[in-house]
Amino acid sequence: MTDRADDGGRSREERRAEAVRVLESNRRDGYTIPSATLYPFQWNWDSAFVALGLADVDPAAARREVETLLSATWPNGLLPQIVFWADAEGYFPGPDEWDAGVEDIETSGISQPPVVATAARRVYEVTGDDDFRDRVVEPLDAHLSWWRRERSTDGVVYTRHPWETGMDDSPAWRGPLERFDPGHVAYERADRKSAALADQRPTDWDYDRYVALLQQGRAADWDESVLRETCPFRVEDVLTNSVYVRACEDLAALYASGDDAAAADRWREQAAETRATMRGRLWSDDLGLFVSYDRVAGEQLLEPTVAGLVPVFGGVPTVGQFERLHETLTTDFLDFTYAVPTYVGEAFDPDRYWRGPVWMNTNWLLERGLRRYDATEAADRIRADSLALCDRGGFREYFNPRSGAGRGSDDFAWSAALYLAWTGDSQS
Ligand code: 9WN
Repeated sequence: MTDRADDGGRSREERRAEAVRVLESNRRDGYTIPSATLYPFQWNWDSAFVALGLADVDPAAARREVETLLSATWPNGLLPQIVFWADAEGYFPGPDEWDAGVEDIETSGISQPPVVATAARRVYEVTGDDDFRDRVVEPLDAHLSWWRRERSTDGVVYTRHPWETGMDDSPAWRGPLERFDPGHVAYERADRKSAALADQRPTDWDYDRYVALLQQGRAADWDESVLRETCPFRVEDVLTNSVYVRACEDLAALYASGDDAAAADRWREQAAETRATMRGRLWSDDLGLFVSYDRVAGEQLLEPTVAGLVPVFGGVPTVGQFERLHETLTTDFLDFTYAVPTYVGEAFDPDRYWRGPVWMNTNWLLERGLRRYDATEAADRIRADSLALCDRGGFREYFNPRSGAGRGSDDFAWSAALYLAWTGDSQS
């Protein structure tokens, strides 16, 4: 790795110091907001990425990040996508629209990919703090059990809102969203803060459906047993399942380090079950990568998104599947100035949210997974491109894969955090 960044001579150390400053300025009381302009609350998988980046740099803050998030776990085990710890202006939908939470903690009524287990394991391995481990295994167990119990019949879990997948605006959700009529929904968006953002964010067509799904969930009092039958969007998202498999492995490792062999075995078996089902139902031989599955229509969502490569993070692909996936990665996803675009199909748009731009978190999940399969060249390329994008454009929310131009919010927490994770001493 060269020590000089490519942005007019700023060194890697200076860039790292800037990343720490971004995280400090986004930090609130025990948690980090993703962005002061766009997302002024605690978000679930954002906090997990922040903790992964802070583990080496500021382990106390990393520990708190994880524990603050886990303290919002619902009694049934749902870990919310958003926790509204403090009032803030400028985000829709806020706590009143969701009308959800636990005791006096206001939250949204959906979850997000459980990267938190991977973050907790990393924080534990860096700190060796057994008390931390003993405090987090219980809520982690409750949360991963919730996915299995409430959202799955055979080990593959489903999501019931595009926001729950984290890749909200993925073109893969077009089909499922088209299949239901949101009716007339009245609301006011708060996310189009500039003309540029208005062109990058999801369209009103998408938002009508996001809001309608929220209203249906609220009307059902967020009762999973009702929504399991009635929610019109039920999708086995391939990224969420990949992260889930990895989360089960990471929880198993935490149990094993605490000498609870029985619990460790149970979670390893859960990872194996989910992996096996994914290899069948979520694999597309035609596309040469994994895809999501629409439970309502009973069909695969055949779109080439980066999510379909992320199963490497959970060790999901068989040897044969990995060979095909690697070929698809190389020919279709790496053939850009900056890897990896989030989507390469017909609706590709290099500037619109999850429909083409490069995001640091999907790059990180993929890069880590590729190392599992010893695909060093591709992993190195992804890491180098990710660092170059931040070196040139700052810690933006997403980037155009052709020009490298930064898009979305600036001072975006997980871009800064993953820059730290990628350039720390303990990760090559
Ligand atoms: C809805 C916070 C979140 C991320 C998501 C990203 C975006 C929110 C929004 O911002 O979604 O959750 O309002 O657009 O898509 O992955 O967690 O950074």
